[in-house]
Amino acid sequence: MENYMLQLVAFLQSWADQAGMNIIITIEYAYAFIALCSVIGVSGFTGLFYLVKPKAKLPPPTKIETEEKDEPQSQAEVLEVVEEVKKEEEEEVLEPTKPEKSWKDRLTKGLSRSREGVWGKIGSIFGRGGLDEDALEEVEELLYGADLGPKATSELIEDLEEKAKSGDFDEAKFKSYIKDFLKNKMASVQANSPGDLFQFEKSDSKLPKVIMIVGVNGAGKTTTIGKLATKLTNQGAKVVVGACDTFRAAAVDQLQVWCDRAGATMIRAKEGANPSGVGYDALQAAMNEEADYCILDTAGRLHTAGNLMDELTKSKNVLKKLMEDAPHHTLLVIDAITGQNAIRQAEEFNKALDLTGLVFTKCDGSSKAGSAISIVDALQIPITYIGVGENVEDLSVFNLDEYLDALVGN
Ligand SMILES: Nc1nc2c(ncn2[C@@H]2O[C@H](COP(=O)(O)OP(=O)(O)O)[C@@H](O)[C@H]2O)c(=O)[nH]1
Ligand SMILES: [Mg+2]
Repeated sequence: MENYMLQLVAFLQSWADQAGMNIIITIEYAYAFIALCSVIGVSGFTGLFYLVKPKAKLPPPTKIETEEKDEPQSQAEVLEVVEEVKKEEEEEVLEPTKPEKSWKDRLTKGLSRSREGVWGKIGSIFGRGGLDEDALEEVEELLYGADLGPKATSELIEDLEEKAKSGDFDEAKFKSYIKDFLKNKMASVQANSPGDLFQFEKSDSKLPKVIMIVGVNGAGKTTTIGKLATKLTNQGAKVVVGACDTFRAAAVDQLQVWCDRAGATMIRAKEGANPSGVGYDALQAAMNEEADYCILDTAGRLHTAGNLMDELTKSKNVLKKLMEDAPHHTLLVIDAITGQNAIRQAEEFNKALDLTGLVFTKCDGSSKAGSAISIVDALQIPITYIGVGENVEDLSVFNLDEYLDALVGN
């Protein structure tokens, strides 16, 4: 051991001499050197140990329970499973797009209040046995309640008094009689209704058909435009909608939602902007884009507000600067519940705008759907569309026979 220590002293002395250190290495230096090396060695090993120490073991992943029988074993089985998933996805997507009911069913259901509350009741009076004076009075009351209007009601009652004399006037005969009576009142006017508004056929004309929609607040203008735009774009038509109701930002947003869904372009301006200007810009955009339709939504207004009615006339006339024959259709939207007041409304709007048609909405929520007859009769303006609900499928072209069947019953 001493030998080793002496060798170490000699080694350290030569190392110190080479390094130019002027010291004499004694055996104590050798011990100190060994102690130093030991400290360095121990701490070096300890550090190394912690560095290379394997990480704490994570618990083994919990096995996800899978039913072994569901796991495809072969490639054929894998394909089968993929096909099944595809099929399920397709079924999920296709199912809800089909409307549940036909238009006829919707119309019949929509007019049920009018039919059951008024027209059906009239029929049942006959079932109770003949047309005596009391029965005729009851019929007259019901007809007034149905908002058929005084002129048509008194004509009907006079006619019925004549029929009552013949004795064999039963419920079935009454129904066909009343349908003929109402048809006579409306048929010649309805014949002038443009039937092409829902059927989009691509024409050679590069100019859009312009439709202006007017009416009092809440009548259903914006909703009607939304439904109409959807129906037209679904047939491949290019539609531009002008949001000319600049009074309320919410009204513009409501229209934007419909247009986004329909895939129609909407032209809008800042709240409070000049509505005539928006209409002009919308038509300009429709012409630039070679759109098939340009539909203009307007702010609701009371027919008695002269200045607002003048503004509508101005909005209509400004379109002529771009297209001489625009708008091609000016439609007044009427809420069925308005009843006889609708005649006054329609007269005033007609004076200001030369209406070409009427849209009769909310026939589902009122028992006064019969007022359509008196309005058409009084104004000699056809009903173009009828609305019986808030969905796209709840708007259709007005068909007189269909309407009378749904109103009076078969
Ligand atoms: N039940 C029913 N509600 C409708 C019909 N048309 C519109 N509405 C609703 O009537 C309210 C007013 O419609 P809106 O289009 O905003 O009227 P606008 O002020 O004339 O533009 C909305 O809540 C519509 O959803 C309809 O035919 N039937
Ligand atoms: Mg509106």
